[in-house]
Amino acid sequence: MLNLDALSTHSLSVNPSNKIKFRLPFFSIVALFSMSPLANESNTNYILTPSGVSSTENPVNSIDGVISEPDVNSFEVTKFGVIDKLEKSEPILSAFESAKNSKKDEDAEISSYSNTLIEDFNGDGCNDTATVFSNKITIFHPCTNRSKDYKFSKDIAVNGVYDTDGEPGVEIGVVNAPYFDIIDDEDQRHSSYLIGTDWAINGHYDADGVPGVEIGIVNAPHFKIVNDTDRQVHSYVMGTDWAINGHYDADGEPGVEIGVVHQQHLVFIRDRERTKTSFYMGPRSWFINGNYDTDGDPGVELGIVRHEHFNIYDLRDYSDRGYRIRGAWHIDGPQDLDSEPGKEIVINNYGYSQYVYIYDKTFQIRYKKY
Ligand SMILES: [Ca+2]
Ligand SMILES: [Ca+2]
Ligand SMILES: [Ca+2]
Ligand SMILES: [Ca+2]
Repeated sequence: MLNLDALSTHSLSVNPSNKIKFRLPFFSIVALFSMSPLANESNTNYILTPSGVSSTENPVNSIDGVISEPDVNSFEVTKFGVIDKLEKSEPILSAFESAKNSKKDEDAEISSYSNTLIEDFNGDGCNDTATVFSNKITIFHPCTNRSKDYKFSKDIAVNGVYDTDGEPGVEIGVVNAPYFDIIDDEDQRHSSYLIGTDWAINGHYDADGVPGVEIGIVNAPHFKIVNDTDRQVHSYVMGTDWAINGHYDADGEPGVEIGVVHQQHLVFIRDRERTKTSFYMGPRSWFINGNYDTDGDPGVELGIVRHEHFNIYDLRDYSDRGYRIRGAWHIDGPQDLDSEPGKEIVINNYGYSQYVYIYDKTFQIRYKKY
């Protein structure tokens, strides 16, 4: 067990004037972990950056939290902790109903490819059999002894079977490039959502908090979300050089957010509100350690390693909390040390022969020598 009495405690400093700015040369991630301990610079071990105040090393920080950096590479200059309204909403309502399946496909040749799915597609409580051909899906309903064909003008591939509309029965997600199609057998609905060229499915998850999963699609320079509940494709402009970190509930509101690493920004796509929120990370190397609840409030925080700091990014509160750690260190991981909601971050600060414990719930950092 951890002996708290043996730990030294540095409490929080909320004075923005205590912000520490770094003028050190660029450190690579490798260097970050092999650095020898630096001379003592400050007793402030904790930097609180309240909502809207930037703690980055960017020399051009304005006073009210808006980063007035030059527009580099034309990607969006985002405001720290401020919601960017979805600037290019591209709701594409292209739900071609089953009438689109014209008769001319009636005699289309069916290739030898076929695949069988057994699920309750029409929501009547009986399992049905869907036979997937290269350009047709036939669903047979044994309880009514009826079949229904859903036809396509060219070859398709089934992405998966999941509930997209929150109503009884599972839908079939179909890649029908340049469309993503959804077959809703309960309503005998065949909806086609125009995505475009060169895209890849990221996954299916509930992003808007409304029953039914959405389909996340990478279609650079956009991230798109097929929302079969409102029959729209939500399109978020991401620009160049970005990667999806994952999907998790970060704001404590229903639905997952999509965490995206975008150049010098950490971006959360919040499809529930059709917005994205960006945190400016600065020009130095940084990487995401993981997502976990550190403060006991709803939603996960993102633990991020930065130069001489372990930062916790909290979308729910629009804040980040930076804990200074000098010398060489290794993150052991999140652990619950105090049996209170929220996990503590345990760091082996071997450069100083000590463990560092971050109690983010109370904004404290504690040390234990070994
Ligand atoms: Ca359904
Ligand atoms: Ca949903
Ligand atoms: Ca959420
Ligand atoms: Ca939390």
